[in-house]
Amino acid sequence: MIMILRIAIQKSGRLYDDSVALLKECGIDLRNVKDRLKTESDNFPLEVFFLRDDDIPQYVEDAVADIGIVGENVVYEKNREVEVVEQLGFGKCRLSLAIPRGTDFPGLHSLNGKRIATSYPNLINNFLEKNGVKAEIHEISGSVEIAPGIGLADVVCDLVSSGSTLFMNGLKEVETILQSQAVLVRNKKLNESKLQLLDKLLFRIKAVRKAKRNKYVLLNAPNEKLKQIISLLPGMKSPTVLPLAESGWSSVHSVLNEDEFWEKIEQLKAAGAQGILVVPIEKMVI
Ligand code: PRT
Ligand code: ZN
Repeated sequence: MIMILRIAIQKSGRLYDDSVALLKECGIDLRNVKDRLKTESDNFPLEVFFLRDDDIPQYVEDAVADIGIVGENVVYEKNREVEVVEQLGFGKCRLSLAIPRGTDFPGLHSLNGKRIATSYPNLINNFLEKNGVKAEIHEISGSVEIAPGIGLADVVCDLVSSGSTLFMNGLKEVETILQSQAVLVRNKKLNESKLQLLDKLLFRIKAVRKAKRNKYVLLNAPNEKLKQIISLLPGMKSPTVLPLAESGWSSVHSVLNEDEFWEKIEQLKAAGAQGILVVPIEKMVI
């Protein structure tokens, strides 16, 4: 029997484009992705199911799919028996409490006795319990932000990314309950062959993610400044140094992490580096 790994991803919505793009960046070709319930890859033993994000944890727990891509907010709200394998760096948002602007928020205790509208009853309940607050939860499935305006609730607990939805509805964020991003989850009882396929996929995902967080840097350095310039560069082992056609100069190649990128570039310039080129990296295998 040919072993195939089945992955569930969102059918349409905020995670769809990035999920499909990630698989493509991992070199996995997908046939006819649009408006399909499922599809297969020609060049990797992967079958893709397109589902509502809310259903993905259950499908993975029930082994209808072996793995899935879904927001941490959904994973922890649904609380299904799945294992989070890897954070994927997209779909970033936070689950926050918000109250009408112009209202005071002296602290969490002020939520006692209040009505909170949310699509995340489990996460908010756990949070309130942990903080010793007793409030009334009103579960609604969409447009949570309008609840205070129509008199349904005093407080909302909803996902926020830019904050503009809260702002446009006259609300202000007062407390973050959870930071979330898309993650890869897996069924806890995968057999050995499926685990091997998952390892293969994860290896590719990590290489793609690592490459995105790093840039390839090439620069020219006068030889008398080489030592100082090299000391600024990490490189994967150590920087590559090649002589330039013009004597007294070298070309230095290295890899820089996005967190320290701009600071390092400034330091390199100040140390005498010239002609600095920065190139994106497609895959990075260490
Ligand atoms: O149909 P299906 O059930 O699959 O989709 P859905 O409508 O439930 O989910 P969808 O596509 O809206 O979101 C899927 C996932 O994207 C969520 O579970 C989160 O993990 C992630 N995500 C990231 C977000 C946001 N950012 C986000 N901003 N999900 C929703 N929002 C909404 C939020 O609910 C609020 O209405 O966007 C609004 C706030 O955005 P800002 O930018 O105005 O703050
Ligand atoms: Zn949903």
